Order: sequence, then C-alpha cells, then structure tokens
Amino acid sequence: MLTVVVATGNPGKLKEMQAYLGDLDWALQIKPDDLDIDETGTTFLENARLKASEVAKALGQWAIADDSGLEVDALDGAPGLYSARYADSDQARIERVLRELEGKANRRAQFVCAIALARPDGTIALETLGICRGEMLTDPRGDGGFGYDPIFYVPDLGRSFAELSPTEKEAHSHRGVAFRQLMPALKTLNREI
Ligand code: ITT
Repeated sequence: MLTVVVATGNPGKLKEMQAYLGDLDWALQIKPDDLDIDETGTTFLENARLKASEVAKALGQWAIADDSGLEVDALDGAPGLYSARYADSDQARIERVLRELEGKANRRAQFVCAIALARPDGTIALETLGICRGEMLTDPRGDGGFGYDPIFYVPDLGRSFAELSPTEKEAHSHRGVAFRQLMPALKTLNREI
C-alpha cells in the first residue's frame, strides 16, 4: 500500500482531498503543522509542484499538493494566487472581494485548482489543472464548504458552492474536475508501484 502525505494545512481542502482519494488503496498521512513551504511560484501549477516536492523531500514520502484560488474577471483575476493571503479570515476575505466588486456589473469568476503528486525524491510524477466558472454573489449564501464558497454561485445549479452537498461540490468544483482528470493516471501508478 502506497503511503502518501496530503501536503496541505487547510482543513477544508484536506477533507475534500481525503474524500476524493478515498477510492485509492492509499495510506494517507497529514503534513506536519510545522512543515511550511513558501509559495514563491508565479502560477497555481508552480506552487502545487513546489508544495508537493518540498514536502515529499522533507519527509521522504510521496506527497500530493493542491494550489488553488479564486479569479474574479472584473478584478483582473484577483485574488488569484493570493486567495489565501487576501485578508486574515475567510469572512474578511469574502468581505474584501465583495467590497472590491461593489458597483461592478461583471460578476463572472472562476475557481482554479492545480494538483501535483511528487515522488519521495521530490520529482513530480503527475500534475493537472481544474477550472470551474461561476459568478460572484452580492451576499454570502449557505454554510457548507470553506473559503470563498458562500459567494461563489453556480448558475446551472442555482446555488452557491456553500449550498451544495460535498458530493455535489465534487461533481462541479475545480478540485473535483482536477481529481477526476488525475484519477486514471493515479490508478495506473497504483498498479505499477
Ligand atoms: P495549503 O497551501 O496549505 O494547501 P492554503 O489555504 O494556503 O493551504 P492555497 O495557497 O492554495 O492554500 O490557497 C487557496 C485559497 O483559495 C484557500 O485558502 C481559499 O481561500 C481559496 N479556495 C481554494 N479552493 C476553494 C474552494 O473549494 N472553496 C472556497 N475557497 C477555496
């Protein structure tokens, strides 16, 4: 059985990643709290590679990392790579985005999720990028999920991400898309190792 470290310190992501990886016969470990990687990349994929690779090397284990964020069209793609650092709490981050969007007619936005899997020597075995388009609400709705979920609206479903069940979020979200893209290769890798 392959031991893989889930290289995130974000409990919302961790829960989703554990659920999406549940089909694989892997022993999942959680990254130690004190192992923090500087996100110095200039793209989501670069940061995902960096986190997976550094955690893998530090622990001598396979590691899987997610770098993700919200890109709002009318804010030229902000908060983007800085989604986690946009303010001090989920609520403050939501308030900042809503404030910056005041008076803007274009509410279109997307969530982006890069996933990278690193071998114990830090080399990247697999990577992918998932995107989910949607719209920014003017007020938060729902109490599920995490992060910006209460203000991200999916027109096809008529609900915000925070109003979806975990299974519905998996079916539509950037992270769900990324993991579905990766799954065939993960299963192949599983057989080869
Ligand atoms: P790790 O680097 O430890 O994984 P992080 O929270 O710092 O945790 P990122 O740098 O990738 O992770 O930042 C992603 C941020 O984007 C995250 O903190 C949320 O604010 C937001 N985000 C990503 N996916 C999201 C989702 O599914 N729903 C809501 N917000 C999301």
